[in-house]
Amino acid sequence: MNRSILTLDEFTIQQLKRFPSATGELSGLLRDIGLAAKRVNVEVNKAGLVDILGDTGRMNVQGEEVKKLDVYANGHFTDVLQRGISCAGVGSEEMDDFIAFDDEISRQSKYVCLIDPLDGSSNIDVNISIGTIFGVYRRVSERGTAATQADFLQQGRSQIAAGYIIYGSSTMLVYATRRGVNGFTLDPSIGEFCLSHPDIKCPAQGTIYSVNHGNFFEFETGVRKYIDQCQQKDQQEGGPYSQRYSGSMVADMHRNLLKGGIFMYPGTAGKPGGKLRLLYECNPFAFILEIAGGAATDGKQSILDIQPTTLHQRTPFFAGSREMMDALGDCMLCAP
Ligand code: AHM
Ligand code: MG
Repeated sequence: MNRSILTLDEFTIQQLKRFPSATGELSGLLRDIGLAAKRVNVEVNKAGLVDILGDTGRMNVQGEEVKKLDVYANGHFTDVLQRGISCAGVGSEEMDDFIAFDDEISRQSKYVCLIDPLDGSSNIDVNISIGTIFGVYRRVSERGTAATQADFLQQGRSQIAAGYIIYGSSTMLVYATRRGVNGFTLDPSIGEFCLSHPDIKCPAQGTIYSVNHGNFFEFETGVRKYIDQCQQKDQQEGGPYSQRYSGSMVADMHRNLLKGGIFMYPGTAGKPGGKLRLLYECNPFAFILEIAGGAATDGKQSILDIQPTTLHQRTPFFAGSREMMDALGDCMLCAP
């Protein structure tokens, strides 16, 4: 191994050393997430081989109950966070309600975590990249007590860290704190996430737009106007822009973060709130994008300024390169 490459653990410890007042709890939590991700990665890689895609409750050939991969991932991330010393509770896209861990160490913990354990899981059986998305908040309830709903219903701007894992052609963990966004690629030969993409910045302008075009005629006028603009850009402006949409948010956001681009999941006439969940999907990506120099809105305000009222609320979501987001904003302002 090239010893100049930092592992995730080494990187978080190095960050910690720069801030002597830091307790190391966030570093511990990120290491826990990295550990869970490695185990989930093993199962994701085996998905085509083993009978893990069946419905929950089915028996496999060993007579064991088969768990869907998203149920497995949910259980796994939750267990690892509970066993750690940094997390007082978890809210998950897979669970109706949040869990407040009730052991003494967890009650003393500083943070809570909101997680989408396996986003885009409908893509597993066709071998398209999928991902885990997470956001970390400092709890507002008193340490020593159980975490409460108020800990989980904080504005995205209060996130202390947010990140995602992409199970793709290689597996990567990308996370942001207020100090920056860094990406780590899993080196399978040593089983460690290694710093491969330090200090990620989202290019101010890109040439990719990602949206489910099938819903075009259900989008509001401003969004349709912007999509028309993307298609009508001339060559000098880098146009026409390329449409890239995999139906797996982590894959689409990851590409656009690195290359520049815009991702849109607008509301439709039938579903004005769109599809994506504010707490588990939109807030973490909005935080990452803003720290990387991009932007994320619901079409009217920054995603990070929305005060959540329920755990599973949905929101229209637009995120990407700063100049593309400005152009979208102009279209939405001018449209009737
Ligand atoms: P999920 O949380 O049920 O996996 O759904 C979220 C996924 C996103 O990854 C993706 O961007 C979106 O759903 C795609 O939805 P659609 O098929 O409506 O375009
Ligand atoms: Mg999801």
